[in-house]
Amino acid sequence: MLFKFPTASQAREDEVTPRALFLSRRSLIGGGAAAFAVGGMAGWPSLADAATFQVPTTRKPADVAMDAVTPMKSATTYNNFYEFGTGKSDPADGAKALRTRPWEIVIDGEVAKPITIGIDDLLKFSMEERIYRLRCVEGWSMVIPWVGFPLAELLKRVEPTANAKYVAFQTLLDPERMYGQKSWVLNWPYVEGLRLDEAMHPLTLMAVGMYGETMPNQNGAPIRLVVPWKYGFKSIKSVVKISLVKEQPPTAWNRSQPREYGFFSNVNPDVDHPRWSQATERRVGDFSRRKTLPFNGYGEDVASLYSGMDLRANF
Ligand SMILES: Nc1nc2c(c(=O)[nH]1)N[C@H]1C(S)=C(S)[C@@H](COP(=O)(O)O)O[C@H]1N2
Ligand SMILES: [Mo]
Repeated sequence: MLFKFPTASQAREDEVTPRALFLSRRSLIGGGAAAFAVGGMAGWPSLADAATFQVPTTRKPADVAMDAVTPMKSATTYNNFYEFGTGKSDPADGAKALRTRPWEIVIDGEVAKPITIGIDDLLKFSMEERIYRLRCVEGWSMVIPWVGFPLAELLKRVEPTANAKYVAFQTLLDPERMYGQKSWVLNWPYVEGLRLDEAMHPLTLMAVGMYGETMPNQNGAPIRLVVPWKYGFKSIKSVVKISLVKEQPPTAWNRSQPREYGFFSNVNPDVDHPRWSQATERRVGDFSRRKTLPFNGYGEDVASLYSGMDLRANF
């Protein structure tokens, strides 16, 4: 199934939205997190009606990186997806083998209502377009218009218990198609984790598309995580399992190189990776480097999650 829908990023906001609605939505912005946390705006059709609707434009300045959007061609040909090889151009070709139907996500662990939910039911969630910066720990970055829904919307449905402190994510294990899993680059399957409050944060997205189209396989079809204030490797692709857990879960890169990759992995220009300075980055398509922003520019929204924490020790 291929969705193609007009996207807010391709037009000015006041072109794609009736003026009155645009203005009332602007005033909603002032409502801040409370208004934002409500999720899909009543009246917006779901992705199921994709052929006929506008993706609702975003509601908070943080959801729209004010930098130029990276060309789709770059974002779909320069990838990290080690299940399909370690070269940047490997996934664009190799991930054609990935089968995204049928596809289910198991949500289990410390929840009152564990579920197994199919991708086509996830596509009925109310979708938003979010234009986020993506910063890889290797020192490059992009600006990508994602289509998806807040992870919080999904987690609320399973009713996390009081024991749930962290969320663990898992990528599909399928060495026949994900041939990179036949070599010991990482201890497969790729796993990631967030603290529950990070997972519930309104900026944290489950993305099913980008650039107004269904998620390309190389970008983590049919559904991947996007956590814009953390290094890109936290944004785990092709997710099949989400577990609410008591203890901090293992993460793929921390397990492989604990000295280089911590659990939190918040973008931080003051804490260098042993092999790469994090002070600056190169936006894909640019010649010169730019300064890296604390929390990738989302500090106003997320710094409070870490108040009192030593960000150097908790890298
Ligand atoms: N399962 C899985 N998820 C993954 C990776 C991976 O190798 N396997 N690479 C990560 C890294 S290092 C980055 S920078 C982003 C890249 O996402 P993109 O290719 O959509 O830009 O995906 C992340 N998610
Ligand atoms: Mo990365």
